[in-house]
Amino acid sequence: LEERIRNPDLAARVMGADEAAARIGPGMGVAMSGFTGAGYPKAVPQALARRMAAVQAEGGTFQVRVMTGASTAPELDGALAQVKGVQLRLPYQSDPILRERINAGEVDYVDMHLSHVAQSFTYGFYGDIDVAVVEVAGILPDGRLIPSTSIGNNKTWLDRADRVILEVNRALPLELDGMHDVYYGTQPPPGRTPLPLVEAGDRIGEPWLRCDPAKVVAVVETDAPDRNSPFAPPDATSQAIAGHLVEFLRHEVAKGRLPKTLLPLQSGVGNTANAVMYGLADAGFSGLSAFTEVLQDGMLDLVQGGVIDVASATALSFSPDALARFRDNIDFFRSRIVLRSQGISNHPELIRRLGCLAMNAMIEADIYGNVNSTHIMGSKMQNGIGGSGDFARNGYLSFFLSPSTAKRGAISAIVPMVSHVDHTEHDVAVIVTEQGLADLRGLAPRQRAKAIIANCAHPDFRDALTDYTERAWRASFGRHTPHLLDEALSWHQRFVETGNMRPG
Ligand code: 0RQ
Repeated sequence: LEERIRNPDLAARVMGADEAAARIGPGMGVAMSGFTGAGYPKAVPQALARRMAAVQAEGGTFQVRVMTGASTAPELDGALAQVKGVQLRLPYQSDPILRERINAGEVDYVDMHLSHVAQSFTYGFYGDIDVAVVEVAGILPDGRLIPSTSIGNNKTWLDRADRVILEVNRALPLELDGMHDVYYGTQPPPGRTPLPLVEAGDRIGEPWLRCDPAKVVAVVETDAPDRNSPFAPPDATSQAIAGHLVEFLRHEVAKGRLPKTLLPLQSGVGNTANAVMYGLADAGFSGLSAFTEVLQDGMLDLVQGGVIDVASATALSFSPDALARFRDNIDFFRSRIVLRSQGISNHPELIRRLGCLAMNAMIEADIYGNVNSTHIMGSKMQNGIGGSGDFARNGYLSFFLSPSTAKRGAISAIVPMVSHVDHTEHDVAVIVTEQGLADLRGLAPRQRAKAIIANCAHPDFRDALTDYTERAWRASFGRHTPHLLDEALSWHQRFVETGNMRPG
């Protein structure tokens, strides 16, 4: 215990999770640590859920507003959603129970760019934060905090919350100390100055989080690992996507539009994005860097294999196997991985300056290259936009990846018109499916449609898409981006009615 909590005043505030959770009341704004299953509080949210259930059993209501870095895990989002304790949630989630509540209309979910969250609270756009619940690896003698496997929005939560509850997790390796870089130079405008970061691995801040000890109302000890699900092993589809992408990158190097060491990689969440990293491992590249928000297993392999020299992120989102590998080689990784606040890892200024190669998965794209990353059939929230918009708009090149079909071929990922727009055609340079790659740079809308249908659509849907574009060309109100407005979303409607996008 002594080696984890080195500040005597804070050591005196150690208590059980139930006692700590009693500091949180109905209607409060509760800001929690956690980013993609990494660094979320393990005990207090579950204790809070128990209290909520008890209040509700007596006929009362007990809900809070929950803010985090990104998605968390069953012990946080799942537990609170299970007892209907979440009134509002932001900014990104992927828990099945919470998703169900959001899509039942029971939770107000605010989906926002991850780089916007901290500054929106600093600007005062989203009200007060009553309590911050933040997981840390340890507490220094002066009260500063050794961050965990993610930083996310913790700097802002600790700065702005009225009260702070700390969870000190003994399961986190203390060797994490020194891996983080927390920047305290950001000011709100006017008078905001440039961020002094010019290379992906630059350190511009300090390794610890500052925290006013007077605000700390409870310290809770835990000993539980992060809970990240294992990734699906790369299959033929994701390997084909990776193959097209690698071929394109080689082509861009040959043309002199990318250096041999490429430009800092950003890789999104999910199985497809993870599989693409495995594809890069065998592509013969070296001396690469990553400036991204999440390090998943595939990226860890690239660092360990010497393909990537340095990787910057805000969270370590590893499967249990990869986490064990990370722990076993932590000294090697400490000099090659930098963890930052998500307001910095996803900062548009830095993404533009470094020229990131943004590679994100999508739900669907339309024939003109607009991309939907979030909504199934235009209305059902999957996870959220996450950081994909931060990187897609500001990167050097923006790739969107997906299998060409979903739900065993019943759904085409290439549709006449997307049922929800997260990334407009202006933010999408390249679309990749297992069928091929469409390079949309410099193409006008009708040329984009030809390229996307020919290269990316599944053969089962290609004729129907071509038929749509040809009829739209003849009958559209305008001919710049031809559409048949009464038919553009009919594929989705057909799926809703019949479980299949195919006609007949
Ligand atoms: O649903 O699990 O019910 O079968 O969507 O799809 O194919 O497993 O793909 O894991 O790569 O996730 C866009 C969701 C892709 C993710 C998305 C269904 C499919 C399945 C998942 P089931 P896969 P992936 C920075 C980047 C937004 C945030 C982001 C994501 C489920 O990548 O959340 O990019 N991205 N952040 O069946 C209906 C379609 C579908 C479809 C897929 N066209 N229609 N359902 N699915 N395509 C990181 C962060 O921000 C933290």
